[in-house]
Amino acid sequence: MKLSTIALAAALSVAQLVSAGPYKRDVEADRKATVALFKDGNPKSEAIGTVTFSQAGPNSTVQITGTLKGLSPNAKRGFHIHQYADFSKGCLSAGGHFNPTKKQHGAPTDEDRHVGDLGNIQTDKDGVATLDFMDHVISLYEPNAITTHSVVLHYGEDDLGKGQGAKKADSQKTGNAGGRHACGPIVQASD
Ligand SMILES: [Cu+2]
Ligand SMILES: [Zn+2]
Repeated sequence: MKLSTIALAAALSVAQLVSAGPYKRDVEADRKATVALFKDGNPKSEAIGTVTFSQAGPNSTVQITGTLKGLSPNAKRGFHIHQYADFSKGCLSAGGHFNPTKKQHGAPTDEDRHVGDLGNIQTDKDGVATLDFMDHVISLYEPNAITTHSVVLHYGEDDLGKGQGAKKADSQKTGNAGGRHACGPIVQASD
């Protein structure tokens, strides 16, 4: 038998692998979105900084980059996608965390998290936060597209859903991240 059959099968599967070729990045699907953050959501003030979201395609991880200034030194500050790009009553009208999957608040690495839960950003001694991290849940493509929603930066640290005792209930909704320092609308920059 059959060695020839096996050899043929092996040759065919190699041919299939070769014809599939190397992984090609889908440049056509490359999307970016940006958000300028304003204190209290006031677009007439000077932005505290801009954040960019970049994604190579619907199944790719999103890269978050940017610089935010004028923050407390050496601090962690809650940083989330919120539901509404509405700042008519300041950052409060941005509503709650973007949560299309109806989960509890958590850390970015948790299975049980809001889509909008990006955790904390870290400031340096000058009160500057330099962002460069990845997130695998937010997307610039439906169904979890963050475009047309908003970013809110808080005055406090997000406890990532781990709060206990009297803090537990809010921990699972907001992370007890405190007041809303700055916010802005997420706008798609390219497709
Ligand atoms: Cu928030
Ligand atoms: Zn949340």
